[in-house]
Amino acid sequence: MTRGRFITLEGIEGAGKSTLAVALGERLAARGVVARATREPGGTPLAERLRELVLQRGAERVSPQSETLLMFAARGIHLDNLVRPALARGEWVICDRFTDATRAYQGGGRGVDAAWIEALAREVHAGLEPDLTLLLDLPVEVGLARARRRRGGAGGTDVDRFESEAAAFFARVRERYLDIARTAPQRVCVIDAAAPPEAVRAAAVDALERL
Ligand code: Z5A
Repeated sequence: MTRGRFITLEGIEGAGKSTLAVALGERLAARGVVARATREPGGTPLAERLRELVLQRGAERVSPQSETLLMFAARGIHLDNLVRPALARGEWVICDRFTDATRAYQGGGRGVDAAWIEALAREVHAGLEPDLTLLLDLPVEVGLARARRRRGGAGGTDVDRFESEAAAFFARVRERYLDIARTAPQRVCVIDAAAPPEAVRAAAVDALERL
């Protein structure tokens, strides 16, 4: 059986990944392709519990290194129990965030050593890289404004550990994402996510057709 395709969606907060995941799922279904939509951190019951732990703002400090390890722990569980079995069955997997998010958020945003992140990536998913990564790129202020609107306000106590970060943090994350795209142009397709949803969808479908 032919292995399914592994597609990842990346971008800063409010880039439109969830919106696009739904549209791509519908598009693939129309072509008769079985596609599983999933997300990181999370995607399986146990990995979703780790997601809660790592996103919640609590009283205890979580160092950037511990945050990185939690991301990879959730990733290992997700890969073993959902992603690899689905790909082996010939299904396509559309994953909202993957290791590029660790490179961008923990590496670019928090300053975690890039070589250490690559070593963990090799341990956790040697031999498995996305076939295509759609990087939804947009100015930080546009992404944050969208996310604020979606939450229905300017912030508050219900924002998670990432949503509470300042614009400078997301600027570093965005820059690292663009660096990744420059070094892996054959895998990463950069899409202008400030464009209207229909244009974003069209660009993504275009990239998908090339698979
Ligand atoms: N994280 C990490 O640090 N390290 C890792 O290794 C991993 C993750 C895997 C949770 O991710 C956090 O985990 C994330 C990084 C960290 N934190 N941050 N930031 P998440 O993906 O679950 O959370 P998110 O990035 O905050 O997702 P989001 O805010 O839901 O963004 P989105 O999915 O990209 O956007 P959306 O929900 O599709 O759209 C947002 C709003 O904009 C919504 O109202 C839409 O209707 C609207 N929208 C969407 N597209 C458009 C266009 N084209 N025009 C106008 N409006 C639009």
